[in-house]
Amino acid sequence: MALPVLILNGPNLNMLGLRQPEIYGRETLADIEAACRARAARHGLSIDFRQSNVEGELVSWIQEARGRVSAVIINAAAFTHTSVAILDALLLLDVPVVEVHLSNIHRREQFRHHSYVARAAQGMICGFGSRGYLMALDAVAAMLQDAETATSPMDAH
Ligand code: CA2
Repeated sequence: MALPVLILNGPNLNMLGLRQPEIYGRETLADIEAACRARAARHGLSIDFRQSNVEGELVSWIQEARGRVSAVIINAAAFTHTSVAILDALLLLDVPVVEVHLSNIHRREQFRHHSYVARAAQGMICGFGSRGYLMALDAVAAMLQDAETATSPMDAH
């Protein structure tokens, strides 16, 4: 089996489902984790799903992921808009990075329009609620499949 996909969640996402359902939906982060696990399994992938309110902890997890994960999906939450440290850590990875946001950050306040994470990501999915995490897993599975096809020996027939 491929190395796990690391799914990182930033500050306050542990509060999902408890407040502001009109913006972030009614699902809890545990619900999203369960849905991601099921979707990953359909692709023959496993996940390592984590949340932290601490910037340095997220940086350490990204550093530790080097050589141990097949891809990273990240919703850095508010750190998206502030953290050069998370960007620098992501830039050290040599696996696909997909950025996810529950809300459409471009329809919201100006300060949410800029993402540091985006500079390290293959792409960003935003505005589709928790479904965005599943879309990110589908994208990761497709990218890993493409990479495998490109490196496997040509069929002799
Ligand atoms: O839309 C997203 O996924 C965000 O990353 C969520 C962040 C926000 O700072 C970003 O601009 C966009 C905020 C996460 C806070 O989550 C809460 C969950 C429940 C209640 C209150 C906040």
